[in-house]
Amino acid sequence: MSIWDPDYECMPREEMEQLQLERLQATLNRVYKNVTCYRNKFKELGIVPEDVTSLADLSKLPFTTKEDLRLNYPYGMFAVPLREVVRIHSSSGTTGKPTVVGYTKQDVKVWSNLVARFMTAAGVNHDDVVQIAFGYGLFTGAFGLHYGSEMIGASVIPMGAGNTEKQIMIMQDYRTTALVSTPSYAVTIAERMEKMGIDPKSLCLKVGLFGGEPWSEAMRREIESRLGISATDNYGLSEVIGPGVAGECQCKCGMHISEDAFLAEIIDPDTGKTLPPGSIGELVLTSLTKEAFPMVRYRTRDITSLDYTKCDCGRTTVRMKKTMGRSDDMLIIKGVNVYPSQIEDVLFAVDGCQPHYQLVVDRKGALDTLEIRIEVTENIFFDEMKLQKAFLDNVERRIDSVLGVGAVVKLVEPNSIPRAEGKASRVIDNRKI
Ligand code: DLL
Repeated sequence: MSIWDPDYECMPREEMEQLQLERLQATLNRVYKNVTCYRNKFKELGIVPEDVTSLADLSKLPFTTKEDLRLNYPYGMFAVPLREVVRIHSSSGTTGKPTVVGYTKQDVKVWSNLVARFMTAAGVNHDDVVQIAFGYGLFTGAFGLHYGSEMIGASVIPMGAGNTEKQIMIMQDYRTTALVSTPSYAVTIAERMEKMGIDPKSLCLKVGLFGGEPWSEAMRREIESRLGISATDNYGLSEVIGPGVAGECQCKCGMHISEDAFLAEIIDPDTGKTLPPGSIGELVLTSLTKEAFPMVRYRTRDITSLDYTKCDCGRTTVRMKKTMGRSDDMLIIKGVNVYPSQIEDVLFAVDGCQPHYQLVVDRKGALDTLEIRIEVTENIFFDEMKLQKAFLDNVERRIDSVLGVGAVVKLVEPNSIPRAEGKASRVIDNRKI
């Protein structure tokens, strides 16, 4: 069986908007009645759910932020009593209290279906053997993809993250065809395979479903050539459901958002104003079907744009572009806004760069400094000084011309940058210490 909802995924725009409006109204009624935080926010603005009579009215509604979730920790944002909640997850935030999210039985069913949908779009079917290399636990990644795979009828190997050599052994022995992980862990796996002398072509692997962190097109090419697979991107966040918000089809030209379940807007992160279609800005999501933990205009902080043009696959749902990163990960260096993913794109374009790098931002007096530490292939590392210098000059020049900010590039020894098993951490900002 493959999960493919042509009724929803190929719906004409007008019908989709009608469906979204009906589901939005139901959601607003539910949160107004059951969640104090929303009722108070609506009252402050002098609005009631009945005021929303078209999708254009969405912009009248208040935003929800991570701060709201923190203030209502742990269960204050739940719209159903705890006895109806069958699953609890948490966001991956590293500072302060995590945010807690809940699912009813019906929410878990819808979630599994949404994940099955994007996995199907990426090319997974019931014949596949899916190896889940996300950490099982409070993180939504593993359970989301696990339930989605089962819904498709694929055979799931619940490996969890880490233990890379065992991952590879299982991949060989159990004839894994689909790998689920963060893109940076996929690189770690590829690298280890090379060290172990295993030719990826000798495996049955054909597709990768990667998400949980930003990654560039250059990184995709790297993974595809090293693992010999088709690498697809999928996006989600725990506050809104987890994985299952959006995913790429085999055309790989943006991630189809499941619009029957989520309403997407792009806003200017500074002013909060809704931006016209095609603009780059912050993605704001409203859930349309969730029972336990509905979200109204949740500010994701992720910077992207929406593409409403027709996709060759036939799906009519809007596609979100690969994210540039989170607005809170944006580095302001000497007044210039820089996303780590832009630096990644430049690095990948230079021969000899490995996909392992770290950005160290500091302040000397009043001046910001950016140091880019990159691992290079062994032959460049051991090559003569003159060649190394030419390599460094080349990278520095490119960074300056593409990003408009000067950086000092340093070569570090092969294997000295810690390898990711989950989400990679690439920035050390000493200005924040
Ligand atoms: O990372 C959910 C997820 C798991 C999505 C597995 C896809 C696959 P959180 O831990 O709450 O949830 O982190 C959400 O991760 O706001 C983005 O900043 C980032 N993120 C997730 N997927 C992508 C992606 C999960 N494909 C935060 N591209 C989000 C870029 C992503 N960033």
